[in-house]
Amino acid sequence: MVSYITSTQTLSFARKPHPKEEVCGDDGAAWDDPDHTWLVISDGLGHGAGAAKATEAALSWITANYSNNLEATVRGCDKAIRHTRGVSLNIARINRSTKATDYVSVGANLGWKVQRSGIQRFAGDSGVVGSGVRNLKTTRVDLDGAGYLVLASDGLNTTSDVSALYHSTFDGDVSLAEACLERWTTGKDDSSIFVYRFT
Ligand SMILES: [Mn+2]
Repeated sequence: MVSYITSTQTLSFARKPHPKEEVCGDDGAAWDDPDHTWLVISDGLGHGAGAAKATEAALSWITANYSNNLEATVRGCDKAIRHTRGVSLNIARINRSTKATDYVSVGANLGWKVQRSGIQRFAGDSGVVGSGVRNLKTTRVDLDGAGYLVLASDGLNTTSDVSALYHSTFDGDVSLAEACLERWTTGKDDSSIFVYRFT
């Protein structure tokens, strides 16, 4: 992970390369600004070294140049990484006091809010960051009550039953993110996941 300097103890991240590759083309970044916790997952197109290079370029640019305008952040990254094959990207910016969360996603990455009362899967826009992002919308999510915010690449099944976060036991020796990745990976692609618990 590019950076892991958040104040929260309730965040875990895991990733795993495509079964035929040594390097993982997915990676995540997490950090705090004074008001927000930021989570970003980048999935470089395809897998292997070229995918890893695209992801590294995307996350380096975003962690150095992000702004409170999420759409401008994605569009800036899109312009900055044209020399790469491009990435699928999703970003969640969580306001730590109000719990209001803004979410954007371009490409096939996945996002869910998981609570006892139900699950919300976030919509994303199609496209590739790095080859000209067109439609881009921000979804506002309120992390009211308690639950989990989950961001993942499409190396996880789109039909993952994330309610298992409530009705299953997970091996205490691995992080929640690692346990979820093992359970929901398609096994046919790089995979990566953030699990953020909110209360
Ligand atoms: Mn993928």
